Amino acid sequence: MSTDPTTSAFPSTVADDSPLLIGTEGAVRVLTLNRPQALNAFTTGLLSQLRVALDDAARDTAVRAVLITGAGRAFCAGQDLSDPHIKPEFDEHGAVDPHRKPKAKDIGNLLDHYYIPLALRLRSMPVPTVCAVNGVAAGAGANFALGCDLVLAGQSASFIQAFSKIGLVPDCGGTWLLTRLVGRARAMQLALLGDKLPAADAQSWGLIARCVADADLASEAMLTAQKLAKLPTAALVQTRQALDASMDLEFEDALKLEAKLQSQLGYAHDYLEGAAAFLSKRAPVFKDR
Ligand code: LHQ
Repeated sequence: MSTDPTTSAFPSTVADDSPLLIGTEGAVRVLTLNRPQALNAFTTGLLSQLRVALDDAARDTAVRAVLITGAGRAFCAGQDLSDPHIKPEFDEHGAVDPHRKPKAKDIGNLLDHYYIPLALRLRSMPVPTVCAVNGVAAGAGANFALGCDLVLAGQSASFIQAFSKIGLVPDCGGTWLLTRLVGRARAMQLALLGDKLPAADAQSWGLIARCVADADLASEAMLTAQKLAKLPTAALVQTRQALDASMDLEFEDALKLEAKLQSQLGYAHDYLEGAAAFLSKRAPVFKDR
């Protein structure tokens, strides 16, 4: 992955100074967070562009996988804390005056209007999503990454649940994702202490799929996305939904959900193509989305 803060490892069709770079390689749509001077921290502008770009990828039937990464040395430092929507008032020494009535800044509004729609959009994408975590992923940046289907990270990357350090709770799906990915004990450790978890530990904890050498991250992530793009998209997306749903289901209900999905997929082109290709010893060509 590029270490030059002004460039991305992937091509883009939008201006280099846009906070979100958008490119396409074959059937893979590549989105690169591009505010490297602020470690790609989320502003409302970037959050909006990201959501629109995911909507576009979801609508474009030529897109069969989405790859998300960051430009420069970080993946994303979470919410930009200098954003006027949430920036607290403080004096020239950085001190907050406890006697001064603070202007009402309901940061929950930011979640309602930007983060919740974004997290839902990501988790309901009609194509698989891959995140290439190229450096530190903190706060909502970490949880946005963890919301992707497959998360690869470079060995120098790390994950920080930075929320407790500024008096907040994990958001952007963090409470839901962390407990499911690593269990309550480790979720509590990450969320309460807010310590940096190196990518190699994130892999051994089961927080992410793979930790790879920094120099291999871009190519490995692209290979993974291209591989997913050739697989039966509809079945992959139903698999995501079934795995997510299973956490809240009794065993018998999970079996029934599997049967319902299998029943639907069994009539679809991709199953017929996959089975026919296997039996006639040829490569399948999947097309359902
Ligand atoms: C930043 C940021 C940043 C602005 C680095 N903002 N500038 C949702 C809704 C509503 C409200 C609040 O929150 C949320 C969700 C959240 O995401 S809350 C969590 C917000 N994120 C954080 O608290 C992380 C803050 N950043 C850090 O702790 C460090 O920057 C990390 C550990 C990520 C990286 O440390 P370093 O590698 O030492 O880099 P640095 O701290 O020197 O940062 C480099 C520059 O990036 C620096 O600017 P400067 O002009 O001094 O070079 C930072 O101010 C800027 N930056 N994070 N979140």
